[in-house]
Amino acid sequence: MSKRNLKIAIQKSGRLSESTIHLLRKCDIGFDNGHGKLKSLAFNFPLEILFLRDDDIPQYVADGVADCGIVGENVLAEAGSTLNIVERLGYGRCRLSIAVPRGSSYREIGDLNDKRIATSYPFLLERFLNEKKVRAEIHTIGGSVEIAPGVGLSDAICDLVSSGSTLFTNGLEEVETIMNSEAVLVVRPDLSADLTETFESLSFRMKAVNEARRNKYILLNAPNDSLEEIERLIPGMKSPTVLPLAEKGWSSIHSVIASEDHWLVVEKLKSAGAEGILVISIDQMIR
Ligand code: PRT
Ligand code: ZN
Repeated sequence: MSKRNLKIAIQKSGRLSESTIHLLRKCDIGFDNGHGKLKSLAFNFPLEILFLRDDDIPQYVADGVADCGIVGENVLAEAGSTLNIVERLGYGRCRLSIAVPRGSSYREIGDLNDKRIATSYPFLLERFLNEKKVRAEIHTIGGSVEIAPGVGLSDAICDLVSSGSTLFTNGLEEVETIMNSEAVLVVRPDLSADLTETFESLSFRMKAVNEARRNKYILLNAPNDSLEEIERLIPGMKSPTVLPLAEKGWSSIHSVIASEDHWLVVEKLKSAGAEGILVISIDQMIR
């Protein structure tokens, strides 16, 4: 009997779609994601991709309609899902926060007592308020939560925030953060042995792509008397590769550095005497 394809649920269209498709492509998984498709079969990996609404993904995975999925942690938490998070993917970052009209007299969480809070996240909001021993009225609405205070529907809101510009343009300010979120890879707990094998190959690739995104490859030339300082600045995965240049007294150094602060490191390398510095993106990285 031939192996069954692993089914992965991803967001059909929305904030996570583009980055998720990009991630699968970086994993060298080829598929057609033409408009209006509900599913697509990868042509070089035993994977079927299901395009769904994000809110449906936790349930589809829990029910076994899909074997794994990529979804915002906020959606998972609001659904009270117990699915296993295998990998945090580093995109779709946002936070679930409470906001009040700018310039209101809010000072501390107790000020929300007896207030009306509009949200699409009633479960997480209620849990948070209970923890804080605050009693407020929760108004569950489907969307455009940020306009609720302006139209007199509520005194505060609880919604996702990323840049903060939606709050700003609606005259609101963030006062409490309930959770931080990013896209995550989840899997159902009872996969068969052959699907587990396929899932592990897939998550191995995703981890390698993720790790690569957090790092850069760096090459530079340096006079031998500054080698010690440079090796300290770019220790790399084990230790940097140091090769003699044809020009006497000089070496070429190769290493890996964190993307996060690589500009700072490059400046330090330059001050330490490095020349001809090349910083290169990595496709996949396995430690
Ligand atoms: O159609 P479907 O149900 O699949 O999509 P959706 O409309 O429910 O979700 P979508 O595509 O808006 O978001 C998908 C996921 O992206 C969310 O579940 C989060 O995990 C993540 N994400 C990251 C965000 C944001 N950032 C975000 N800023 N989801 C929504 N927002 C909204 C927020 O609700 C608010 O309206 O953007 C606005 C605030 O953004 P800023 O930048 O102005 O602060
Ligand atoms: Zn949704």
